[in-house]
Amino acid sequence: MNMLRAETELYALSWESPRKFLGCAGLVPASRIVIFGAPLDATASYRPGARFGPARIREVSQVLEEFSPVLGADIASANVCDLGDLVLPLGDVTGSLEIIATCSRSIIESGRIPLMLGGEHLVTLPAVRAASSVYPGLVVVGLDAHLDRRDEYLGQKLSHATVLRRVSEAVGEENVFHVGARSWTPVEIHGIRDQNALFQVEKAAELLAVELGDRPVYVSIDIDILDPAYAPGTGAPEPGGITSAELLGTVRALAGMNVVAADLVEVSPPYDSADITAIAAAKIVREAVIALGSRRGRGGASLRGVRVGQHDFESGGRHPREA
Ligand SMILES: [Mn+2]
Repeated sequence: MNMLRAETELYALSWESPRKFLGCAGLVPASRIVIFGAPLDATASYRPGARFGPARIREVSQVLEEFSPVLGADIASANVCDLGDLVLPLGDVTGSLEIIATCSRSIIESGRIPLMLGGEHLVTLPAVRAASSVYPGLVVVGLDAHLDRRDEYLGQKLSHATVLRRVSEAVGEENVFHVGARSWTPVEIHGIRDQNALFQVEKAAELLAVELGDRPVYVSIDIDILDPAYAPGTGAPEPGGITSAELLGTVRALAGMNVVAADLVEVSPPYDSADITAIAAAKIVREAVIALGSRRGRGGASLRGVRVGQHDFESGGRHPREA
């Protein structure tokens, strides 16, 4: 892999790096998972504020323990670092997307897993394109209250409301799976295959594991998949969603697949209440990082002595979800 060039490219980008995400004291060369913020906040049609999402998620992550009782492992075992937020040119959507693409590609080309914190959902598009250029046959799993499949919104092709349509064009309609959607227009739902629309979240991870096997997967989590009771601080809250516990379970299960990149988007702190949404997001990130970091695979972390889900890797056994 082009490790040296990729890291040079990464360090050449402009960063704002205040507090690190919980337990992410590592540096890029030693890390398998790389967290970064993409605070794009350009096309929100209802409530903006997602530019403050990554910083708030980091800030409130300090309330969590570094240890996950469910996964039986600590975030320190996950070989993870946090680069801080990309500095994006305000008002320049395409310029911002190019910077996000460069960052994502640098991380992926070096065999690492980027975990991007949005920002609005449009940030997913350049990150998917970057992953797709390295991993042919990439599958995108979008956890979102909305389908985000408009062809254009208010005359714009690049929008949080069109992002999964653009993603479909990039990786192929059949390779995009929508989990937990409960809001769409007739135009958005038209033509979508039954097997690509997994409205029942509790069955989604199991179905996807069977359907996708070892194919490379990009997981995009729009925090609005949660019911507004659990995530009021988001751009387009949609009643009737799942609980935090249900989302955490789904994320842990998805992490058992061949996830090569992921994001969590649309946390909008100005509309949050008592940091409910940001803390939920931080816990999702913690669980995703620990689950991904505990998994064996390319460029993988050493699992010696790490116990995951009560399974002892000293014995050389496989993760229960890999069995
Ligand atoms: Mn959404």
